[in-house]
Amino acid sequence: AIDVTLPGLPLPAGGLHPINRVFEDLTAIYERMGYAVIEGPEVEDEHHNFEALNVPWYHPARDLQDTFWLEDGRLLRTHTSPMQVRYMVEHEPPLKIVVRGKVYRYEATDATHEAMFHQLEGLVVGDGISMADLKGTIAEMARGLYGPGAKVRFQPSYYPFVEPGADFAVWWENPRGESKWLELGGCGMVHPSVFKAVDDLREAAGKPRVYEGKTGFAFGLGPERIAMLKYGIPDIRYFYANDPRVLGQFRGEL
Ligand code: TYR
Repeated sequence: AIDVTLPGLPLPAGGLHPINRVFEDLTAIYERMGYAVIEGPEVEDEHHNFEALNVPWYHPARDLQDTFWLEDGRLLRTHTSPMQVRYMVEHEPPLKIVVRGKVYRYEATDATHEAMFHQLEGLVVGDGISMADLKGTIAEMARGLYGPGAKVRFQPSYYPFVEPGADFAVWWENPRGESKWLELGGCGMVHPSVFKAVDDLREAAGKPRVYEGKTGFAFGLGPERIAMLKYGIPDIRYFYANDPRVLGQFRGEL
């Protein structure tokens, strides 16, 4: 006979992938600051991935991001920045968004490079948005990740879709006494050419031009770098090899 009152057998629990855990931490920080969290298509067209972001076909910056092309002429997005354009075409300012998702680069893999990885992209547009707002936002994110004493560093850099542009790093310390500058990502003030490209797309879709004269900042960063340090994962390829000996260590960490 079956005793239906016996307790059932426990089933093994799954867990969030470490990259999703980092995304959850990051998006919680930005939601507290009032940002909307969105996603977007991984298959993109040249116009959104490059042209509208002020990267014309002859621009040397195209070589920095080696692209997977599809047979129909579309591509796998090389960054989450095309979602800046897509979101602005659909929404009027003021706006505050973060975009989470996968990106693809055609390059040889090693311990710190994968052909597929993730980005978190931020975009804020309004009136009188300044570089000080950008710095304060990145600093707030760093405090959310690493506590009230977190330090951030900005260095001038170049991205065609911002001017001025910068790279940012966070001072990272762990209980084992290790510490270093963690190069996290790029950022800057949205380039007027991007606003113009957005208004051109809006006009073509029968929408009013509302972006020229606005100001805004944007940033992009890689959660893999945060997760590798946080969990002591030495090789980026461990994230996507689906080896249960690695991912099983995150079991039950829902
Ligand atoms: N898209 C850039 C990259 O993939 C990162 C970035 C994003 C830089 C937004 C600046 C910026 O405003 O490398």
